[in-house]
Amino acid sequence: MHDILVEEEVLAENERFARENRSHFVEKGIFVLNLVSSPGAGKTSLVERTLEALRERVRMAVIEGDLATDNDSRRIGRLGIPVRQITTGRACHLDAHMIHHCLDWIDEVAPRLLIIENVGNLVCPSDFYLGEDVVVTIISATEGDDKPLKYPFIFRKSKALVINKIDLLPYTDFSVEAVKGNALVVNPHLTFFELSCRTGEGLERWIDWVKEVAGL
Ligand SMILES: Nc1nc2c(ncn2[C@@H]2O[C@H](COP(=O)(O)OP(=O)(O)OP(=O)(O)O)[C@@H](O)[C@H]2O)c(=O)[nH]1
Ligand SMILES: [Mg+2]
Repeated sequence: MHDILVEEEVLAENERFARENRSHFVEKGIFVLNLVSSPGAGKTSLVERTLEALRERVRMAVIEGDLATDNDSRRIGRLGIPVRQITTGRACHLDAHMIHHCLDWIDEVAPRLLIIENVGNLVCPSDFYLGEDVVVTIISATEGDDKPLKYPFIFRKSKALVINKIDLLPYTDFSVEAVKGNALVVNPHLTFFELSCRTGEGLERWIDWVKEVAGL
């Protein structure tokens, strides 16, 4: 009983900060994309490809969440895009308070599009609204096509599902049709993208969609 109350308080506190973040983003005209996946599905790779495609068109910034290391923010920094690393220690997700701490920095760099790469995890991020416009989940061709059924909550919160590493499909038993069918069981409104951050196949449709939803 005590545990449940503490959890409710944590989530209520998160919701309060998320609402403040949301108002801030709306006021400043910033579109915010919260990118979620299991470890290694290709979040940073997709961020890199997205930045490369849109950097001439729009000001962007990135927040990187990881338990440890600044590896990902160094990858983004190499592209010359403003980036902030949040190192969470033992926390398996970003929360709205952490993003709230970045608001002054976000104002300084004044992006039109802010991409938040969440900590690699399909479970915990689903409970923590950050004030974003959209959640996008990535699943890669090596993870098994049953994952939307086993980890339904994040798929339910997502506007789009990116199926990455399609260059590896010939070497796996992953079925794109099966993963789409399973994902639609938990969220019939999902938009799908099949792509490879390695070969670039399918990236154009993804970039067009980002431009469309973000009004860029
Ligand atoms: N073959 C193939 N490999 C890919 C593709 N996209 C990413 N990778 C590789 O997958 C590995 C993990 O990619 P990342 O982009 O670091 O994945 P991530 O989701 O950001 O990882 P974490 O932040 O640690 O959770 C790297 O070795 C990438 O080069 C792809 O489309 N095809
Ligand atoms: Mg990463």
